[in-house]
Amino acid sequence: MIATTLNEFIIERQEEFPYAKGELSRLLSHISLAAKIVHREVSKAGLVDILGEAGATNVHGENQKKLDVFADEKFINALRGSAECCGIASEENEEIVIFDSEVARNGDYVVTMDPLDGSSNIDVNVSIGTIFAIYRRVSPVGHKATEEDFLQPGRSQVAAGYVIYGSSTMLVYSTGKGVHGFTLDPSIGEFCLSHPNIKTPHSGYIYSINEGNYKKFAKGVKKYLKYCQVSDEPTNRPYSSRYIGSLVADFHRNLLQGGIFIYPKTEHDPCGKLRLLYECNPVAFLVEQAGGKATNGRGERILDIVPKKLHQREPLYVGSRNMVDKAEEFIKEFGD
Ligand code: AHM
Ligand code: MG
Repeated sequence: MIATTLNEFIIERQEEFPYAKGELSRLLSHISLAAKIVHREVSKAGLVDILGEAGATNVHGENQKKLDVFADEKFINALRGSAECCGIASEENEEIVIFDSEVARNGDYVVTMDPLDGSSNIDVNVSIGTIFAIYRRVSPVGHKATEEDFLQPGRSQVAAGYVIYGSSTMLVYSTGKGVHGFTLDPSIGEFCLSHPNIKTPHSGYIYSINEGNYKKFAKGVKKYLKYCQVSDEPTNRPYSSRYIGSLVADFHRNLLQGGIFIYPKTEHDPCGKLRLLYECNPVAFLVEQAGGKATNGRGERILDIVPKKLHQREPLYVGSRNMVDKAEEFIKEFGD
């Protein structure tokens, strides 16, 4: 059987995209090209002198790894080359990156991205990922992109996805018509359709949270965790605890197998850790497309939150619908 490649699939499904055909295809294919380049570097990271700190710190005061910088540059260059994108908001850059050529000023789209998420896992050969979201600009075409283009609620995403650099490299994306997964076949250098129309189970048996922060969690979260750990045959409890510390990898596993991922607010971080624009929103878009749910634990749908800042953080409860509902019940009763 001949596999369907990502580019073939995108072209076949082009009609489903409500705007001009071809534009989104070009954007996605440039993203997939950058993903292949990052895959190549990630897979040889242990072989070359590419590990370690790049010396700089990013806007959150965290040390940047060399591969973070590399991935950021590759995705920016690929999107600049697509001629459809007029600007990028990236975890690695404090300000928006504006493409100022005449072609780019006429681009209809902006992209938010975390070029290499889970960076604390790079040096230890554990799965990491790229997360991206695509929006139509709201500022007038023909001019430079503005911050307003990026501060749109997640429900305005026209596409979102992630790349997981794991035991194999996969690209998973949605344009609002289901979620589709492609596995990179390194022998031909193509992403091939391996997971069409992904649906996430309504209930799962995995909970994912950094329990090292337990003491700093609110009572509602603590009570929910205890609920996950108590035996109850009809509801498959106790659930299994699985936490990689790379959002893409934890999310991907739970998406396929069913589960809940929580990054709640804590005593010290009242908005949690994850960033709304390029971490929470894309996974929320994907999970809803797969039949799951994403909220901030306080009953607010992630996709309805109107961002105020580029690097805004938001608590995240994402995964199987029934599990997110249950966690919210505990938050409601005992507080977040
Ligand atoms: P990063 O963007 O600096 O890599 O941080 C985001 C990552 C997520 O991938 C992951 O879910 C989370 O941080 C893990 O944080 P913690 O180590 O606090 O559990
Ligand atoms: Mg990140």
